[in-house]
Amino acid sequence: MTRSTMRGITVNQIGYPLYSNKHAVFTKEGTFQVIEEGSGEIVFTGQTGPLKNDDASGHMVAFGDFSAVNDVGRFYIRHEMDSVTSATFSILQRPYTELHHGLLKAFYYFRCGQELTPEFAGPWHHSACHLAKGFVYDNHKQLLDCSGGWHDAGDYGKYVVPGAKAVADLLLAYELYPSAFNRPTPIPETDGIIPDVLHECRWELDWMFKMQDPSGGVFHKLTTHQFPPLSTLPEHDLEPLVFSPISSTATGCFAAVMAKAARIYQPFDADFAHKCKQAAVLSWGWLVNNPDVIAFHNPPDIATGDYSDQQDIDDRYWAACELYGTTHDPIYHHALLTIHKEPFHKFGLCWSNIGGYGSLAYLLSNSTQTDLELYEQLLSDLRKEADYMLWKSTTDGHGISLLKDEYIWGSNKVVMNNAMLLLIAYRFFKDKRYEAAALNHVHYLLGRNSLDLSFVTGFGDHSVQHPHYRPSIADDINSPVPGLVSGGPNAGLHDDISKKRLQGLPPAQCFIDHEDSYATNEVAVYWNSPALFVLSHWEQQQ
Ligand code: G3I
Ligand code: 9MR
Ligand code: ZN
Repeated sequence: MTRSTMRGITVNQIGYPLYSNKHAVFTKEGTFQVIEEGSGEIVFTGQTGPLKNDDASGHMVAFGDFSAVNDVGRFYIRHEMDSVTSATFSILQRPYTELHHGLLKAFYYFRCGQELTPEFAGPWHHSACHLAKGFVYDNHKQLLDCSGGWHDAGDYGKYVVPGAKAVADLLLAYELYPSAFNRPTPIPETDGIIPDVLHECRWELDWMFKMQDPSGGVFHKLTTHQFPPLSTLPEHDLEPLVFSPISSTATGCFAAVMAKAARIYQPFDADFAHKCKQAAVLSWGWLVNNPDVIAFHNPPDIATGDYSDQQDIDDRYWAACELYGTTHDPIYHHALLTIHKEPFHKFGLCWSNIGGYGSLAYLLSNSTQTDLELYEQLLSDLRKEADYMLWKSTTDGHGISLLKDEYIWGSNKVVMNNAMLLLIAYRFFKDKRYEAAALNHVHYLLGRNSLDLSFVTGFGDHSVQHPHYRPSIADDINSPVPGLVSGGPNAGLHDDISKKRLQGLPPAQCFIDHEDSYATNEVAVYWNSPALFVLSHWEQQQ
C-alpha cells in the first residue's frame, strides 16, 4: 500500500546554494523545465534520469539535474506530462539565512522559567512557567530551585542527557562555523559582543548547574509525575516538579558538556568558564567513585520520558575527552585511552549513543599530548563512517543515508546527525562528495522527500502545521511556533493515531502531520540542534 505524493515533483522548498548540485525528485520520467517565478520564463530544460524503486518510500523515483541553473532568483519546476508544478524555491549564494535564524530562535521558544515577550516571541508570547521549587525524589523534604533551561520537546520535561546533546551541537556549530553567527538572532540578551548562540546555550547551562547534587552526581531529569494534558499552556502546568534520581549517563553528559563549555566561554567570560570547569571536575569525581552503570528507570509513580540507557561507557568517554581537551590533565588522557578500548560506537551522536562527541573533541583538540595512534585510529574510523553514509546515500531514492529500517522515532534527527558527521568528515578530508551528500540530507528535511513536506515549521510552502507541541496545541494561534524540526517518519507506529492511520505504509511514509502523533510529529531541542549545526555550514562567510 502506498500513498501518493502531494506533487510528483519534490524540491528543497527553501532553496539551493548557487553552484551546488541541484536535483529535484520526480515520480515520472521525462522532460522538465525550471521556470522563473516572477517572469514565467523557462530558464532550463532537462531530462530526468531513469526511474528506480525507492525502497524506503515504496515510490518509483528519478532525479532531475538542474545544477546548470546558476541564476539567483525564485523558481519552480514543471514536468512536460503534468500540469502540477513543484513548490517554489530560491537559488541564492546563501539560501538558508532565515532558516538558520529560525532554528536558533526555536531554542528561545523552548525556554522555561522566563516570560517570552511579544518583542521577541511575536504572537507566541507567554508568561513565565515552571517557577516553583522541585522535590528531590529520594528525599521529599528537600526542595530546590529548578527554574530555567529549555523544555525538552512537546512536553515540558527537562532532561539532562538530551539537553547536553543539544548544547553540544550548538557549541560545536559555533566552534566550527563562528562566522555563521555574526548576525544577531535577536534574543533578550543580544549585546553584539557575545554571539547569540552562546547566550542561548547559557540559558540551558545555568539550569544544568541546578541539576548537580553536591556529591557531583547529576539528577537525570526534572519533570512532573505525568505528562500534562495536551491543551496545557506552559504557565498553566502547575503540578509538582520532581528531581528524578541521579544516573551515571546524566552525570557523564553533564561533565562532558560543562568541560566543553569551559573552553568555548573562556574568551568571553572567564568566571563562567571556571564555574563550568569546576562543575565538570566535580562530576568526573563522582563517576570515578561510582564505576558501575547507574542506569535510569522511571520510578513507579513517574511516567514522563525516561531516556533510559543501560550503557554509560559512551557518556564517560565523552566526559574524559572533553575534560582532557579543557584541562590537558594526563589523568583524563589515561581515562579516555582506557575507555576507548571498550567496544562501543565511537561516532554516535544520539542521546543513547553519544560517544561521537568525545571522538570529535579529541580530533579537534590541538593538545600536544595527543596520542598519535589513537588520533589516526579515530580519523580512519571517521572516514569509514562517512564512506558508509555516502554509500547509503547513493543507493537511496532521495539521497539520504537512512536504510529502510532506520526510520525510527526521531528519524529526522538521524538524518541531521548523519549530515553532521558527513560535514565533519568533509572538514578533515576535503572530499566534496561528503559535503554534497550532507546537502542532500538538507534537501530531504526541507521537502525533497516522498511526503513533499518541509519538516521545519514555518519554513517552506508545504510545511508541518500540527506538531505535537503543547504550546502550539494550547494557544489559539493558527500557525505553529516557527523553526521547529518535527521528528519525522517512524515505522515503529508508537502512538495510537500512527497505528490507526499508517498501518502497512512503507517506512518513509509513516508520518502524520497531526498533533496527537507524538511518535512521528513531536518536536525536540535535540532534533533542532543537529539541523542548526548542519545549516551553519552553508551560512558561514567564506
Ligand atoms: O534504536 C532502536 C533500533 O535499533 C530499532 O531498530 C528500532 C525499532 O523500533 O528502535 C530503536 O529504538 C527506538 C529509540 O527511540 C531510538 O532512539 C525505540 O524503539 C523508541 O521507543 C525510542 O523512542 C524514544 C522515545 O522518547 C520513547 O522512549 C525516542 O528516541 C526519544 O527521542 C523520545 O523522547 C521523548 C521523551 O521521552 C519525552 N519528551 C519528548 C521526547 C521526544 O519524543
Ligand atoms: O506528550 C508526550 C510526549 O511528549 C512524549 O514524547 C510521548 C511518549 O512518551 O508521550 C506523550 O504523552 C502521551 C502519553 O505518552 C500517553 N497518553 C497521551 C499523551 C499525550 O498524547
Ligand atoms: Zn516551563
